[in-house]
Amino acid sequence: MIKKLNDLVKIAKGKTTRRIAVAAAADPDVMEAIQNAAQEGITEPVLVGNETKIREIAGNIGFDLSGIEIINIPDKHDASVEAVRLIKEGKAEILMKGLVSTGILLKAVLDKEHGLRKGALLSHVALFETLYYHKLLGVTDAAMNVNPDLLEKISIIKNAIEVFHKLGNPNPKVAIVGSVETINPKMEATMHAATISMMNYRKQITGCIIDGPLAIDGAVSKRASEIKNITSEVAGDVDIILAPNIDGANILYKSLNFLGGATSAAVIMGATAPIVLTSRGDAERSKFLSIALAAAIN
Ligand code: COD
Repeated sequence: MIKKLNDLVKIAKGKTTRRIAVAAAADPDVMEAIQNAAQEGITEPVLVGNETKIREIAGNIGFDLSGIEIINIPDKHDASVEAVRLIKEGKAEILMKGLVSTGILLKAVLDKEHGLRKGALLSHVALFETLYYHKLLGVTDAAMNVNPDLLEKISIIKNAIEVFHKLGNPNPKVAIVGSVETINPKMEATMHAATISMMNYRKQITGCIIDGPLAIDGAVSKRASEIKNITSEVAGDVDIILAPNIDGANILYKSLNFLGGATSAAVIMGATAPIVLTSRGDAERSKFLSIALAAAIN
């Protein structure tokens, strides 16, 4: 398993260069990340959006657009549909969100006829590198599924473990976190956690070791789990955190970045191509690393 997010760049560079279709590309941060990825030889961009603005931004950041395909579609919805179409027709292998709302792009992706569904649930997987944890930490789902039910949580776990498998960890440790370590029938997340853990124990879900319910302290700290008398292979050594819902995951995601000094890379899994869906607040480096992640696992 890779140890650092920079290792994603090495893996991505070793692959055939992948074309990335950027929906509504006229966003300075996104274009800077795309410029870096193109310079590193990780991806070849196709920029879909307002060409005048794309060229203006490129001028401002010193991005040489010669040889780069630009498709002039100023309307953000139509640009999203076109970027999705490029993937569907095999003209690009990675989709990236530019200056368009997440909902508009995801609706184009989920369109039954023209979208990128392959029968699986789509979900967001983020990887974090922080000084305060001994390895990369996955967090899911901070951006797509609002309030996943039991079966959706299982699909979300499967998407996250696929990322870890592709990055060299054949058996990642998954913690299903919430507020407590014990099962409380009034807290649905603890019931989900117990059921999914037992399904893993009984080998109904394979390719990972799952434990839950766990609180976040016990999941990431061996000492905290010992103080709480928790016996668990996952506690203190977790690879992937499954949060109870989008709010919990999103708060953890942004806390790690803004309070924990972490760097992150994230991707949407479950579609016919990986989707890079960074948020406006993400650092430029995280946007670049997300492109590297998408290229590395493709
Ligand atoms: N995977 C696969 N299919 C899905 C998924 C999914 N995760 N979500 C919905 N679908 C399918 C449904 O089965 C249905 O067939 C169709 O798509 C429409 O489903 P709706 O009506 O439930 O979904 P929408 O179109 O109203 O919304 C889907 C979104 C992904 C846009 C919605 O879930 C959403 O807004 N998610 C949160 C996005 C967000 O705001 N993130 C913020 C952090 S960046």
